[in-house]
Amino acid sequence: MGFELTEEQMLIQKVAQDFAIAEVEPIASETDLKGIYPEAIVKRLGELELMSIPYPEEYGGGGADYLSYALVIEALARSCASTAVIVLTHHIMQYPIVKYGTPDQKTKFLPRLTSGKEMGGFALTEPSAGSDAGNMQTTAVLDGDHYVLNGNKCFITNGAVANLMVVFAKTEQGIGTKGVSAFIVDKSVSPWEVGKHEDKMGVRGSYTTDIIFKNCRVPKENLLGKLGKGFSYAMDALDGGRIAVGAQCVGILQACLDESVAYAKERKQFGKPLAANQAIQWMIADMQKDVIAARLLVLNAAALRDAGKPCSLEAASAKLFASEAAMKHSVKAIQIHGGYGYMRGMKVERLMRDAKITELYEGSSEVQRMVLSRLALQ
Ligand code: COS
Repeated sequence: MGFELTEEQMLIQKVAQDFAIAEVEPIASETDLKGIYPEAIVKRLGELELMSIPYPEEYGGGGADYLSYALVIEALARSCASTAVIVLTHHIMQYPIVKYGTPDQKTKFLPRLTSGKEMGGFALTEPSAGSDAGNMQTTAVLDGDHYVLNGNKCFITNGAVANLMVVFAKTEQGIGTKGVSAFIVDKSVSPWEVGKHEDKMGVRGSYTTDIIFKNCRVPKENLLGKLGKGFSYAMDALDGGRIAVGAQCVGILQACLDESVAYAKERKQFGKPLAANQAIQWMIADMQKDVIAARLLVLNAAALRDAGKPCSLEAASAKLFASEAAMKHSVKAIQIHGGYGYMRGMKVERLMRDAKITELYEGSSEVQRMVLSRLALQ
């Protein structure tokens, strides 16, 4: 399957690429080294209408497609994987509201998110419910006109900056994933506590925190979709999230290739550029092949999503392949840079640390293999 981009897709891609080169790249190293959330960049992304790319224009969204969204995430991640994960988390969080929300919920919450003026988070993971997401302990109990939420979520991207959160909690015990429901929680009405701030190996510009709900009273009209369908909504959202993380990996892979090619041409040893050595040429050849393969897998999954077709298999394939390729080739990119590549502040060193998380979040490589093998064997 080939991908001939439409004029609109090329235009959106160019806006993102130009912005990434001009404004994201110059501060990406400092964002990582100091672990600073790139607030000004996020604000600019809102102004450029890149904080809600595939969602309806009537609620302030970009009205574009998933494929354009994947191209934007790739462009951002090529410069800064932290910025990419901040943006993609904001998108995953909006998805269940767009798909399962009532008209009132959409009108009330989406414009706040689509403008990028307020940030969103997706609260699924808990200390004892990571890969086994259905084992969550957070509860939501109906009390009059409110659900009362109690529990701890962990590893929540945007946790320290989000005002709106889609939260998954058990509304009925003893029936497994069928007892999970989803809620839109507005911090200004139903405050939560921000707990431990993680000091991470990579994607250090995105803030990752615990989120604690202590008798958090959420108006019952903020129940998202049907009672007991929350787990299914989370899985549906994660299919899209896996495409976006795959796109983030393509950006990391492309950056590994960019850095490796530039350095191999410039650096001379034994009287000739590194690029004149077949050992280096083959590493670059393998990188180039996997950039193309990963990008096609991501765009294929995105195109299926746009066509409204099931894409769990393709999303898991794209995420699994792209994340493992990003990890493998970021190590090779350091190898090409020799000792210099190992030094703090070098882009390839950051790319390796950023690549590692892509094999873990949005479902680890093992979870992707569970999804793929279950679908293949059913
Ligand atoms: N879309 C919609 N619904 C889905 C779905 C999808 N892609 N995948 C599963 N479901 C539904 C199933 O149909 C089932 O619904 P019913 O009970 O109505 O039949 C329900 O979800 C439970 O599915 P399943 O039995 O497969 O759930 P498991 O507990 O076995 O979990 C895995 C499956 C491991 C794949 C899931 O827990 C998972 O993805 N874990 C990783 C979580 C993750 O990625 N976390 C990242 C952090 S959040 S940013």
